Amino acid sequence: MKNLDNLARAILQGNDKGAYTIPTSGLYPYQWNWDSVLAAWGFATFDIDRAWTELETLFQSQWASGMVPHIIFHEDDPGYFPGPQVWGTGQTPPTSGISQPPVAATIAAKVWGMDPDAGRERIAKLFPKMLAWHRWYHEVRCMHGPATITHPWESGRDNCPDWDIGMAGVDGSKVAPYERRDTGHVDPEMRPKKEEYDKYVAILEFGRDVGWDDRKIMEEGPFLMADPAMTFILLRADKDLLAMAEKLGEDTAEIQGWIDDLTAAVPSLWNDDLGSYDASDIRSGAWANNISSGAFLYTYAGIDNPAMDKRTLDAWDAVTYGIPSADPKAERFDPQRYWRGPSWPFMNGLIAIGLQDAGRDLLAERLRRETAELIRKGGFYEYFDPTNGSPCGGSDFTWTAAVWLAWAG
Ligand code: 2M8
Repeated sequence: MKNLDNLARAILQGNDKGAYTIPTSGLYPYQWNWDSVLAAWGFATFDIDRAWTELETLFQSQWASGMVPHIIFHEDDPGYFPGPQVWGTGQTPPTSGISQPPVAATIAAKVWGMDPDAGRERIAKLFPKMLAWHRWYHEVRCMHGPATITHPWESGRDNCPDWDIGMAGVDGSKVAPYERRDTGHVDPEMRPKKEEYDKYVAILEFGRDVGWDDRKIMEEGPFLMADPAMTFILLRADKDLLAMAEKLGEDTAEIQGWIDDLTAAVPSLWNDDLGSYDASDIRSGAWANNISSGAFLYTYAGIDNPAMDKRTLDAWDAVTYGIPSADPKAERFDPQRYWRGPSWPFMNGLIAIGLQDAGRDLLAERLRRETAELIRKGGFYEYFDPTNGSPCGGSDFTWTAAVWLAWAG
């Protein structure tokens, strides 16, 4: 599909700000963590130097704690809320105060595979930074066993039903007045609701008021949930980091310890009544009771679970295009509202990496075909309705163009 390849490259180049890429202009005018990593995967198919630069820019904003923030505000832009002043992290350049799923080691390993000789020097410089980020995840966010999130935005799956029980306990009634910008760029029906935004801002304000102190956020913050997706993505990335350490002649003992600990925590994510991996509220112990794309990432982490295979196929077979972000048979399923049901091409891409590695070639190919069809019919949109393929959210979207080039196309 030559024309679509050209279009995908043009989208990456159009969203390229020189040394970092924005997800799409208007709706998301800054550098986002996992979007940027996926952009690197796309760039690697036609401009390997630019791919490395993308990853290097991201890690330049790493905090002293090792945390790599979810947004880096390189240039002020009034078109996005909440901007750098609201986050108030005091970093230069300004950043948000939370992280996002660590897909970097996994994608950096792929980029290195596409640039085995010259890439060695670049990966060797990134390695200690990725190691420090993973250490922060294990020491801070995994202190209860599985990986946790302190804000729905940290999961990257913002309004997924996974977070409903945690959000129920957040008081959004006292937040400072604010004006949303997202609903001016795309159909408000496709975005989180106002009461959700009030709570997102309340959780942010707590972090800012305690000076982004990790210990206080983990112990006293208004929201703390175990996240299957974060756990599976981190576990997968740990394994890729370990393989990288071996190739670079670095010590592997610490990383092996993380893998052992996180693997041991995976059974704690299994909700037996639901028959699925599930998110849970750390403070109350309550299950989210929701099957989502978070749970479907178990193969990506190299986990074998026949009961989960069945769950995944049930959800997938109930729609037409790719794997939905939330269970299509559940009452809360909303096929066009963001993370409450739509199919996300880059998520399909991550799940397919897991299927491929597990030798399930037919399923991986089915997922690739369905994702390619969405893009061919609808364009390079942010996400799609999995029941009828309607394109949703922002257009000319970086990670959709990137996964087209690196995998789907
Ligand atoms: C969405 O999240 C941002 C907040 O981080 C937003 O809605 O304003 C999510 O889909 C997230 O996963 C993604 O990284 C970001 C940019 O594409 O948009």
